[in-house]
Amino acid sequence: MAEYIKYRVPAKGVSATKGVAELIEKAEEDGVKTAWHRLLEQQPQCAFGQLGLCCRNCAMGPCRIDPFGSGPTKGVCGASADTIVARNLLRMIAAGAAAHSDHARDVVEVFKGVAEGRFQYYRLTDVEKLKSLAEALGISTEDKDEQEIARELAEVLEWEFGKPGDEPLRMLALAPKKRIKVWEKAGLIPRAIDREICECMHRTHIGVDADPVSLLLHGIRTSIADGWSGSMMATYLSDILFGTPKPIKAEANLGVLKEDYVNIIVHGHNPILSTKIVEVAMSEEMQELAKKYGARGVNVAGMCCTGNEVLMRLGVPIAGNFLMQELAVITGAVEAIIVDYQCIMPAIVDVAQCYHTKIITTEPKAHIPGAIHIEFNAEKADEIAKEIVRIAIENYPNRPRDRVHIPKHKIEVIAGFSVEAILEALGGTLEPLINALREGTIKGIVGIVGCNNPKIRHNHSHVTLAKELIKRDVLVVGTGCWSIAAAMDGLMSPKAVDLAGPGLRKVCETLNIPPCLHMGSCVDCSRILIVLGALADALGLDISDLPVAGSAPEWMSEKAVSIGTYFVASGVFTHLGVVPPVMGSQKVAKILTEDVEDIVGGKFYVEPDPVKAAETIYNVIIEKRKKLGWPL
Ligand code: NFS
Repeated sequence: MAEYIKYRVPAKGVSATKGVAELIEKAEEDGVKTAWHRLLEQQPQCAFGQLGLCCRNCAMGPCRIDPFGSGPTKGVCGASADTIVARNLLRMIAAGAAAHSDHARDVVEVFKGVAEGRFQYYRLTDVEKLKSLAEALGISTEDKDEQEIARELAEVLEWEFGKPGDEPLRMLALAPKKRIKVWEKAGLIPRAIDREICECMHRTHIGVDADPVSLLLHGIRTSIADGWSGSMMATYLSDILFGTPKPIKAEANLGVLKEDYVNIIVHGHNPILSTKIVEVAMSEEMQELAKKYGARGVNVAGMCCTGNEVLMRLGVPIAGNFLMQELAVITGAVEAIIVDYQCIMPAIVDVAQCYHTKIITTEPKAHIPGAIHIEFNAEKADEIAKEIVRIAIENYPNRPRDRVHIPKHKIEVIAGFSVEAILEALGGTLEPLINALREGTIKGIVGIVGCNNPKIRHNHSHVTLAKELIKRDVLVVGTGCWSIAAAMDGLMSPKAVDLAGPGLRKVCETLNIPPCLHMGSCVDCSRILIVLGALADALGLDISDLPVAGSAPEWMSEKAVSIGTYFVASGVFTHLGVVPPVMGSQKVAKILTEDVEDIVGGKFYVEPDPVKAAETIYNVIIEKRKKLGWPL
C-alpha cells in the first residue's frame, strides 16, 4: 500500500551513516513513509509536552501550565509546574526501569528453568561467572555442582523483583562500598525492583507526592534498582547462559544483507530468542532448505540491542540501529524481521506491507497488529525457532526482485568488550589502565550510550562526540545504538587508532584494541558500572572522583532516562544531547543539572551540539584530574 507522501525528507542531510540517504529516497519513490516523514507530519509538536508541563494523571485534567505565567499556574488539583514536571519525569524513569528489569525477569526465568533441568535447549555456558556471581551474593559454592549453585542463585535473583521488607537489593553487593555509603546517607538504597517502580506510580497518582525533590530522589532510587540490579542481572545471566563476550570480528551497516541469500533480521532486546534464531538458521538443515527455495543459504543480521547481543557473542553482522529498522525493510531484501520487545516501531508492519517482508512477533507482551505472532517459549525453543526460520525461507521466492536495493556500505567491526575481555586485553589486571590514566597517557574514560532520535541528524552526534573525545586521548566505551553508530563509522575497527590522540593511540596499539570499545546492548551499561566500580575500588576512590563521564547524545526512550539517571546516581557527570522534557520547571532543571551533585556526586548536563559537549566533558575530566593531582 503506497502512501501519499506530503512532506519530503531532505534525505542527504538526515544521517551521518552511509546508505541511509539512498534508502530514504527509495522510500519516497516507493511511496513509503519513515519515522523522518512522520516526524514532519507531527510538526508543530506540543510545546507543553516538550516542556513537561502537561498532566494527564487524572480526569479533572488534562491540565497544562503556562510557562510564561500569563495563563494558569496550577492544575485543577493545585499541582504546580515543578510537581507536574517532576512527576512526569519520574514516570519516564519508572517505565525505563520496568522495561530493563522485566527483560531481566525473563532471563532469570530461563536461567531458573535451566538450573532445574527443565529447558533442554539452553545450558550454563560460563560456569566461572556463575560461581563468581553466586559468591558475590553470599552463596557458598563449595562442594556444590553447578546446577545446585544455579538453583540457589536463581532463587535469590527472583526475589530481587518483589521481596518484602526494607533490606537492600542483594545485587548491590556488586556496587563499590563508597557508593553504598553515599546512597545510604541520602536514603536512596533500593529495596526491591518492582516495589520501587510501583512506588513511582503511587507517588505520581493524583494527590500523593507533590514535592519535586522527594519525587526526583525516588527516581534516583528506582534507577539504581535498574542499573545495579535489573540490568546487571540481565547482563550477568545472559553471559552465564550464552557465554561472556570476547573480542570478535564482524561487519556493520545495511550492506551486510546479501542479495542471493534469505535475509533474516533479529530485532529487539532479549538474547533468549535471537541466539536461538541464529543457531537454527545457521544449521545445515536450514541452509539446505534455503537452497531448495532458490537461495544460496540463510543470512542472519542483527538490529538494535538484540543485534548487539548476538554480535558480541557470535559475531553476527549488525545491519543498523534504531532509525534503520524501517530502512532494512525498504531494501526489499529482507524475508523476515523477528522481534521480541522494545524499540520496535509498529511502523515496520506498515512498511512491510509495501514489500514482502514478514514481521514476526514472539512475545506475549509485545503484539503488533498486522504482524504474524508465533509465541516463543523456552521449553520448545528449537522447535519454535525452526518454525520461524522456515517461514522466512519460504518467503524468499516472494522477494520483489525489481524493487531490491541493498546499499553497498559495510565495514569491519571488532566487538565483544565485556569487562572480562577488557581485563584480558590488559593482561589480567586493571593496573595498566590505571597507570595510563594516572600518567595521563589516557586522560579519562567516557561511556556513550543510547538511542537515535529523528529530531537530530542520525548518528551524527554519536560519532562526532566519540571522535572529538578520542582525539583528546579519552578512551570511549559504550553500548546500544551508539555502539552500532560507531561501528558503522569505522570507529571500532583497528584502523580507527589513526583518529586517536597520541597517548590513546599508543595504548590501543599496545593492547591491540580500537579506541572505541563495544561493550554490548543497553542492559550492558551495567558492564560500564562494573568497570567504574572496579577502577574506583582499585584506586581507593569513589566513582565520582574518577576522570570519567557518560553521555546519551541521541537519546529518545524512557529506558535512556533511567540509564542516564543511574549514571548520575553512580556519581557520573552525564551529558544528554536531546533536551529532556523538564524545561517547564526551572527548579527541576536546576536540581538535575546542579543540586543533585551535592547528593550523589554526579549531575546532568544538556548540550545538543556534540563538539561543544565534547569540550565540556573534556574540561570536566581535566577538573577531576586536577583534584586528584594527576598530570593534565
Ligand atoms: Ni537503548 Fe534506545 Fe533501543 Fe537499544 Fe537503541 S533505542 S535506550 S540503544 S535499541 S534500547
